[in-house]
Amino acid sequence: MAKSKFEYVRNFETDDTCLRNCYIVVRLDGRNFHKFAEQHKFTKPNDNRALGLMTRSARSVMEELEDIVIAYGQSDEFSFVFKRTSTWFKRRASKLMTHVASQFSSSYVFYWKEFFGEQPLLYPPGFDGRVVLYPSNRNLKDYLSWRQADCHINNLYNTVFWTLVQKGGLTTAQAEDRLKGTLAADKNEILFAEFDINYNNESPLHRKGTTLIWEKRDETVIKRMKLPNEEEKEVPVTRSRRKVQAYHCDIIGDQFWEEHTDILEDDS
Ligand code: DGT
Ligand code: MG
Ligand code: MG
Ligand code: MG
Ligand code: MG
Repeated sequence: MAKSKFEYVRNFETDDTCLRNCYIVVRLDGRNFHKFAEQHKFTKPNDNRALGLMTRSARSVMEELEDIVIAYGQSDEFSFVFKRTSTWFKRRASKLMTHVASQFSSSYVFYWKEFFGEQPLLYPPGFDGRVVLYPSNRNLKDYLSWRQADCHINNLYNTVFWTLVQKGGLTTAQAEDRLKGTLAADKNEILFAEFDINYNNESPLHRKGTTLIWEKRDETVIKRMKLPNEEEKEVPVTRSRRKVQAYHCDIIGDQFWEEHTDILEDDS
């Protein structure tokens, strides 16, 4: 077919192919969730409905898009890691990022009711996205460690802050003052000495965030089968199926990676 005289505009598109051999990380973050959380009456410091909905939406991203090997989420953010050899959408950053963001956003709205019941969604939420490339397993693990450390630091702070307010009767301004300049050990001590709370016994979902990976599970189903010259009968059939599995564990240390050696490819 002859090309139209307008065809040249294609050449204005810029190349955004992600460098080969690198893990492609897409991180989403809720837009203005400070306000979104207020308006939808999220419980403080953590709302399990909101966290559940984030994880449900991330699961949908993993199931619908190709080549995501691990995802990590906390607060209003989720990171998705595409395997380093992925050729999905010719590794075009804009395609990968927008597919992740739109699949996540539409899932967030689609599954809202499963987590919030009759409480209405007041306006359409949005998520920003960015793409970052990591060339080595060390860099990728450090990236995920950075996000989990962020989860820990924020959750420890928020836990003490809201305990001081909700159980200690302080105003938010007083709680903020009280925590100024305190280190992690001081915060642990406030919780333990004044409120009999051992931070390490707090929910792993809140302390560690959520890690999603693919796992093979043997699944046995009963099938009705009809063989030639035989009666129809019920036979158990076992199949290996890939399922997205959620963990709320430490991913900074080596143990998680030693137990799940199939997530990352060798650096060599
Ligand atoms: P942004 O990302 O620059 O558009 O602005 P924000 O407001 O989304 O800021 P960000 O992403 O740094 O912080 C996340 C906000 O979401 C933070 O204000 C607390 C809120 N949030 C996230 N999860 C929860 C939750 O479980 N409960 C409550 N109450 N708030 C939450
Ligand atoms: Mg922000
Ligand atoms: Mg945000
Ligand atoms: Mg955030
Ligand atoms: Mg199209």
